[in-house]
Amino acid sequence: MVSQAVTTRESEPGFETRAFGLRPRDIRAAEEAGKAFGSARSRVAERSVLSSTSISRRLPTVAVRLIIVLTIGPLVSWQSAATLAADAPAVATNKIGIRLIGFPPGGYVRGAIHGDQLRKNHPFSTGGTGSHDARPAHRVKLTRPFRIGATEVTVGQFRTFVVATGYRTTAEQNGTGALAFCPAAEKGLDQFAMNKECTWRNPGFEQTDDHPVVCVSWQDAMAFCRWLSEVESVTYRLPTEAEWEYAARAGSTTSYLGGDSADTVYAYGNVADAALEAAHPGMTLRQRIARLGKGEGDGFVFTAPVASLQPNQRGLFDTHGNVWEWCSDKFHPRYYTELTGASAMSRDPSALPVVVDPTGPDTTIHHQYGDWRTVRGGAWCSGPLTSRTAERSFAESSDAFVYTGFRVVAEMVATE
Ligand SMILES: [Ca+2]
Repeated sequence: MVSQAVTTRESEPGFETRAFGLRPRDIRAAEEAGKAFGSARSRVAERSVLSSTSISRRLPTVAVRLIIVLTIGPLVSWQSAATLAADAPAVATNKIGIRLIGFPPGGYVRGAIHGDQLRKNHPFSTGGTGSHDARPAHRVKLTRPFRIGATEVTVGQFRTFVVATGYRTTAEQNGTGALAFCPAAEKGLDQFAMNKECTWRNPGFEQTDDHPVVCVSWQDAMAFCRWLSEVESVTYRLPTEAEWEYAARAGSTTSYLGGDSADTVYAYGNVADAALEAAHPGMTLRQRIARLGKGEGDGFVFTAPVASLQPNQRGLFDTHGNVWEWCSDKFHPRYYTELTGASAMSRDPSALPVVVDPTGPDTTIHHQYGDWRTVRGGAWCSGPLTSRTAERSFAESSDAFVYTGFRVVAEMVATE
């Protein structure tokens, strides 16, 4: 094994805007929040509508980052994993009913497949394939075992936390509420707007205790984890992006758990589908849905009760769709490029660089405008393309959206 230090220097490209998925609404949320509070986020929103070229001219070069990339020899069973910690059951249910799935140390190829193949697999798409921030693909090695929630944290589980602590969420305290779904508004981005009545208790559509909690910020999710750590005497936290994708893939190497075709997502994930389009015509306009025929899709308009659809190979549900899931990492659109020191993607998996236990960038120049955190997995209002396992997106840590929730990780002690 050879250890190689790679030093990269590059300019920040600025936030990308996209014609689909979470980002435009993130930007709208940031803009609305910024207007309300006069915060720096309004400046982010202003910048976000500029071209990346224009932004690049405005922003200075970031500091040199030193990243250690390990170059290792041929890998045997790279997608497989080592034995789980010997004294740890693979599946456990904690005191508040969260079912946890154990993952041993292991590795996988992280990131998006080539754009040309992605376009080919999404013939109904109307434009580019995005995912530039999910490239180049690279191999991730995780050296520590962990347990992760089989499902997203539910309304009932979050209520247990609130009842025990009296906690009030960001959206309940900020005076503006969460980003709500407003079907009566003009089509497109205007269908999502801040609403002070919109909180996890009242997201604007019916939810039972078995639905994933929404309208919770990254800060709320972290507060939940801190409380749960005390209750369980085990460290709970949000997954890193690397852990999230490792667990979500569960050995799969394709865009979706069922393959590379967008048609395969509906068996595993509640995404924007024919049910949403039928209930709210035009909602899927920007979502590049593969099929919208009557009865096609997953059948859920808004959030679905967790575990309603098929799990992945290791028993995780809703890794595609339902709600975007907060991860612990700060977001940087060119993180994979910085991390690997590679600007182009190799088609040879054995030639991909290896990174070990990545936890996200320490900071980027974007973070002077807010604490931007990564979200994964897509949501009930995301098209399949935006709900792929490799897809990355982001929001500010105080943002609460009607399509964002989280799942937890419980740390494990590795044993020999
Ligand atoms: Ca759906």
